Parts: sequence; structure tokens; C-alpha cells
Amino acid sequence: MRAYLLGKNLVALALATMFAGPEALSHSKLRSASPPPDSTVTSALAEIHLVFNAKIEPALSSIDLFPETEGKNAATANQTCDETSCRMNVSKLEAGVYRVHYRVLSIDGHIVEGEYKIQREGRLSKLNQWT
Ligand SMILES: [Cu+2]
Repeated sequence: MRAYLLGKNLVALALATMFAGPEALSHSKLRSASPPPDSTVTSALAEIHLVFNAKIEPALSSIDLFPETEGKNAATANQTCDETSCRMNVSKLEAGVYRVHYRVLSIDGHIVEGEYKIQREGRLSKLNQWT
């Protein structure tokens, strides 16, 4: 009897998943970010920390930090994700604009990807303001 009920529940869940549409289950979104989008940071910036509103798969989630116009990672070392957040160590960021890019596997099976910019203050950024 119990096994029968369990099986029935699983069938109900499978059907709900099939017909509920992609947004019905929890879909991880960026809840908070440090440093925040479009912020100016100093060379003392030591860490990027992204927190998501729903569970992610740590092994299949990552952060990248790209210089604005390059696809080359500025800092890949010492990156860790847990079930709701990712952290990346940063050291001695040169002046310029950077893209913080994240790609995480949401618990509902969707890849959630996004990007925002930060600027490291310095001589280069002042030159950019004049152009
Ligand atoms: Cu989703």
C-alpha cells in the first residue's frame, strides 16, 4: 500500500513537472552580488561573492572574471561554489573595466547565466572618462 502511494506521488510529480512549464519549479537567480553590478572597486578587492535565491549544483557552477574586451579570464584561482553561492578569490586587479560572468546549474535543471560589469579605479578608468 505504501509503495503504491509513493509510486502514485512520483507519477503525479512527473506529470506536474512535464506540464508545469519551465518557470514553475525554482529557477535560480542572482540574489546578491559583492561587489555589486556597476560598482567601482579598489585594488584591495579580494573576493567576488555571488548568492543565488535557489539551490545550484556546485560542481557545475562557476564564476569568470573577464577584462571588458577580452575573453581571457582575469582570475580563475581558488574558486568555490556551495549549494547557494559561488566565491572567487581576486588579487591585485589592474585598473580597467571587468565583466563578472556566472554560469550555474539551477536545481530545476536549467543553466542560468548572467553577467555584469565592475570597474577597478585607476589611471586607465580616468582616461576612459575623458573620451
Ligand atoms: Cu529554471
